[in-house]
Amino acid sequence: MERESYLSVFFSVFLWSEPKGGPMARRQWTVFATLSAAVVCLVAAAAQEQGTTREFKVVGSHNAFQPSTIEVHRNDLVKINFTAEDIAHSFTVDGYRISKRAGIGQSVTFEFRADQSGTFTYYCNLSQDDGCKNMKGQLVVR
Ligand SMILES: [Cu+2]
Repeated sequence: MERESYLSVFFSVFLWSEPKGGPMARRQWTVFATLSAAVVCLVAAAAQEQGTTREFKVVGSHNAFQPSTIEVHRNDLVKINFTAEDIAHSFTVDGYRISKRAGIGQSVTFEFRADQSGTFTYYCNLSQDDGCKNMKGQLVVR
């Protein structure tokens, strides 16, 4: 659920529980509203912790990655569709123990949870080809 959904649920409860009666009812209503707000905040925080799904198309061609920078938030689920256009290339990130190879004109799709923050280099490890040695990009996890 989106943040807006949580808010609308919260305000529905808020309006529905409009106090009627004496000070005791008002007090109970205040406690109820406060607890509701706390639950909404906890659920929203849990959703935030899970992260969102981020999809990227990455192309390896002429000894370069396009794009050469990928930025995500910590705990996002990162889906990458990697295509090698001119010759076979790989998308390798040592810090995440990832290495995916795509043949000429082929694509490979994979996903991982960005559970470590920092800046990680992605590169092509098919270094038999000189140009591949210079293929580098940056995965930034904030
Ligand atoms: Cu390569």
